[in-house]
Amino acid sequence: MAPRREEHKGEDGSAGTETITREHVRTKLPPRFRVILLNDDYTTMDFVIAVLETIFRKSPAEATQIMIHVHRRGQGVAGIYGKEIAEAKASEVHERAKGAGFPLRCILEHE
Ligand code: TYC
Repeated sequence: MAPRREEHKGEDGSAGTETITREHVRTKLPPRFRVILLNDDYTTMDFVIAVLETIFRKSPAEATQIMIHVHRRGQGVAGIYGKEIAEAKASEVHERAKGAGFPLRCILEHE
């Protein structure tokens, strides 16, 4: 909607300030990021399922479906979060994979 303009003169009639009021304030939501799990030939299926259950809080059935999707198609969405949480989840995946000796990787995609 069209901005409204109000002029506030200074007490002595000088220029003073101007207030611009917007009818439609803001509808922008904070940016969201997809955490995309990538396939590889070495990480075990059980490890990927465990990652999806524990880090991404998926049910055993959902975790299995996502893992199979990534295994067949090359990549898949593990979850969608705000920037900081998405980055923390990706770091957790990489730390946990490194600790277990697997090359499992994930990337973030801006929605
Ligand atoms: N391709 C792996 C295997 O055959 C399984 C796997 C699935 C690895 C998903 C990574 O993100 C992944 N053991």
